[in-house]
Amino acid sequence: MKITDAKIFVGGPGKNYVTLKIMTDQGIYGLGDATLNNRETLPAIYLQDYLIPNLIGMDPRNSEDIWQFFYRGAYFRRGPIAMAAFGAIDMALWDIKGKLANMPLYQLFGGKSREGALTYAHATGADLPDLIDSVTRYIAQGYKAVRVQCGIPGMPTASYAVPDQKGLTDDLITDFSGIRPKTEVWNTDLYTRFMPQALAEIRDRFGPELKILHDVHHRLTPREAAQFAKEVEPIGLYWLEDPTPAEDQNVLRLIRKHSTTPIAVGEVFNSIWDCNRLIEEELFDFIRVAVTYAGGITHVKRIVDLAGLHNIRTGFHGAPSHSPISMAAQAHLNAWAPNFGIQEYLVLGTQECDEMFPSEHRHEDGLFFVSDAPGLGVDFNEEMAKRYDYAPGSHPVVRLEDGTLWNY
Ligand code: GCO
Ligand code: MG
Repeated sequence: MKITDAKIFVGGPGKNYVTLKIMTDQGIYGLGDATLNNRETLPAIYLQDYLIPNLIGMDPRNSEDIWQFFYRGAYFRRGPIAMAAFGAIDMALWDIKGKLANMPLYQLFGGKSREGALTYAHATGADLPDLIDSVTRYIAQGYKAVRVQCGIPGMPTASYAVPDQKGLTDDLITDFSGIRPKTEVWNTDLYTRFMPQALAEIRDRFGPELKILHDVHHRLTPREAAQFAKEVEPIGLYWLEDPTPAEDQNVLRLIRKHSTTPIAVGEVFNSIWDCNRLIEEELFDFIRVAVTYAGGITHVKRIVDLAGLHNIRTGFHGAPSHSPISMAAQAHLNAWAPNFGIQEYLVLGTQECDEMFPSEHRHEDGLFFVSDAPGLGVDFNEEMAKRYDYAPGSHPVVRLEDGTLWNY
């Protein structure tokens, strides 16, 4: 069996999805997602100029050897761009494997460990009453877990994932008006004074059953993060995410020393080498990697297995920039993983998105039910994809009130 061709499409309804389609001499094709939010053209070029010319002629069944060929063969290895490109190829090869076996991917991993996989939604509010409305709406839709983010009184601008007006809930992260970022202004004192109270209020209102998550989005220093994690301990968060930037990994030791609040990290990690030491030392509780920029199913499965040895559960990244293809790949891992925790899930399901990526995957009552179709169980409407153009976008940048650049 041979790979005969591969094509890349960049674009989609309101998003710049990077979709890879690998064709074979047996008529079977596989799909992969290489979307790297706000840097979408880069994995596309890596695929087009370097990987696809090598891929043609290879046997698609040898997904492990092909992964090793691109990874070890790159010399300048790792990094989100390369790993997103390898990841898309890997997803597509697993898709082909599943179609050849006539089995859904979760069967090839070892079958289902559960029916519905727990998901969490993004509740957000310009202020606390607005956030309470947002949580109420998600609970009414059946969600059992919500991530809560809230506007901070006195903060000069809205901060990460928070609207500047009440009632807005769309993707609040990417600004598609161009590549020059907007600026958010940040004040840590205001945040650390207000947020523990807001989280306590959400707990009081919605009771002990609701799983409450919160994303600090890399904004605190190590000491501040340790204090914050300790202070919110009585609230019983499901997790506290990315309390500090990921580069200084020693920080997690300090946080652990001071608090038992569960910690989630890893959405910016792109290989097992970014987290093996943290996992072995059991310094966090949920691993947030994504099949998209952590090298696809082959590599993420390796991380999940290592994490499982150390009581760390999965909580894969599922921001709106993931296409239904990588969400499907994660759904199969979620159905199988013995150490599954939760999946971040934002309904992508605009009618156009469903038309572009038809599937039988189902989200109901806050749970994700994986499709039984062979392979990834998601298809791709190529003709429709051609209608969308790439629209450059940007994440905001963050500055402190004196102008110092801070972590987004
Ligand atoms: C999350 C993430 C995202 C990132 C985004 C960057 O927890 O979902 O923090 O919101 O900011 O994926 O592109
Ligand atoms: Mg996050």
